[in-house]
Amino acid sequence: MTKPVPSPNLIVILGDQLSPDIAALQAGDPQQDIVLMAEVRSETDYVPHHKKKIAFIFSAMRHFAETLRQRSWTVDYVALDAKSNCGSLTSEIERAAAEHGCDRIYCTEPGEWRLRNAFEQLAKHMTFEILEDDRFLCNQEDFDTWWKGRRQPRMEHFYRKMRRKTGLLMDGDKPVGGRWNFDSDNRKPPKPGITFPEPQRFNPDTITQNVIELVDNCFPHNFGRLKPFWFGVTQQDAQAALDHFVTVALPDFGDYQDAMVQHSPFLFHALISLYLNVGLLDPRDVCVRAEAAYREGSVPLNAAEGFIRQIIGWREYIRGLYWQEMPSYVDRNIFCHTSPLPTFYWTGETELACLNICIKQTHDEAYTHHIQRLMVTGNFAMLAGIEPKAVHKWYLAVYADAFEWVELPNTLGMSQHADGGLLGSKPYAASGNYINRMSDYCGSCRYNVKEKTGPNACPLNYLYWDFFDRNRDTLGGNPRLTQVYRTWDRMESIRKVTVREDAKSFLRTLS
Ligand code: FAD
Ligand code: DLZ
Repeated sequence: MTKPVPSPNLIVILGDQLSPDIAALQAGDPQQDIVLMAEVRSETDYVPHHKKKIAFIFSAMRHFAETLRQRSWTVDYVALDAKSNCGSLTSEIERAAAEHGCDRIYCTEPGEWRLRNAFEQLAKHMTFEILEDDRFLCNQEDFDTWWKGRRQPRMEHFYRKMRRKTGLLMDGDKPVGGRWNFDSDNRKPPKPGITFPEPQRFNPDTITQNVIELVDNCFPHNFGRLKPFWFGVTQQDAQAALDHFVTVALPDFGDYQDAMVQHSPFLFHALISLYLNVGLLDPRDVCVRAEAAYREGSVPLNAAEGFIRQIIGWREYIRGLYWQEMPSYVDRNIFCHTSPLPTFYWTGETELACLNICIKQTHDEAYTHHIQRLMVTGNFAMLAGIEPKAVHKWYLAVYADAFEWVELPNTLGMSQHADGGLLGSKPYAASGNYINRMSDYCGSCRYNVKEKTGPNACPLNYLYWDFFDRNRDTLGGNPRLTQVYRTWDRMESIRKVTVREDAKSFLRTLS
């Protein structure tokens, strides 16, 4: 008697799950199972993604499918322009399961609540196993226990726990160098004449060129410049980008982390978030590499520590918070901000040089660094009273590294303070003075950063005070803002009136 052939399993791999050791692949058998990867309109269109982001994800997906085939997997790869494309991941899963006769489906948990929920609905009528995503250093259970055990769960405490857990930059149970955090040695303004290394750029191969053509044809009206396209799209590329960063930029990473320089979009930043977030780099490997550079003496401690903190601290903390607080988190709006996102977030057409420069850079590169996101586009949106959900959708669309688990808490929590202080103890609000100190933007602005009110004053100057004034009920009791309110209270009444009037008339121009 011949043994019955077991039906194959269907292994679903999403566009941000391009890791050869990911849980769903571990659960399968390359000799027998089918991998499903699909380019679908439901994912490209739920926010209008930047052209470069779509090209990056599609090209990386196509390269990953090739890697899997070389490792003996059978891949059912559905291109966006395939006639039979069903248009959504759930319908592709149903189609592929029926077509290949798969009784059981495996997927690694998606990085967005929206999709996880859709898969959980599917699991009600199919045998669908959603496996934990173990590409993070802190699993959700561990995070939830830590979170619930604290009155004020702050990143700095979580980070120390992660240093102990991973052993990174530790001497026994003590932090290397005797301190956990070297931030006070970081964050210098840009020195005049300072030069920055170029990032590692990659030439598009045939697969990428085909994707670029596809994106050009299928997404002609999406935001963003598609060419030149120079992102890496394979694990090897991502590794080369990391090596390049560690060699040429990491030594100065900490010092100029917060600086902003016109015509130098990347400074000493790593440009690896897009690779980490789709799985082409592993966060632990990245940190081990940075620590090794420190121990070899090629990178100072403040740089290595600052960099590792971003990854095992911020990145993991942000993810834990997302899953802890979703699905209601996306609706938080403590200041009841309701204004629509100004059109210039899509066109860059504004006279504020800082916004113009950062939005143009976003358009061209699908990248701005942290401080540009936080203190320029984010700060302005908060001071101007833009609806946090509209701000969130913009960030999710325009950056190549944006996936909701990491983008949403950064935008809604860190940059808009819309969660009322869950993520940060006070709003990251800044007047023009901060931008002027940390950048060379103000020199080319039509507004005068030194003027506080009036037609030529930098709008951030009066918007800053207007924001604190109109949100006094919410923020007035925050001990970290005592000095801010003391300064406001000492201001002459006539000046306060002018601040309010200038803010009102400026905000009217936005609509
Ligand atoms: P570097 O500055 O060189 O830092 C190294 C790495 O640390 C990054 O690659 C990233 O993996 C990690 N990291 C640093 N800061 C954070 C942070 N706050 N949260 C999570 N990881 C961090 N990051 C994303 O990956 N995706 C997003 O969609 C995203 N949206 C953001 C939106 C706003 C409003 C703000 C203020 C920040 C956002 N960030 C986001 C965090 C941060 O700005 C980016 O991770 C960083 O700019 C990526 O560039 P880089 O690789 O050159 O990072
Ligand atoms: C962001 C994105 C885009 C633009 N396109 C696809 C796609 O066509 N197919 C796919 O599997 N994934 C895509 N992604 C990534 C998903 O949106 C991402 O996996 C979920 O948002 C969960 O993080």
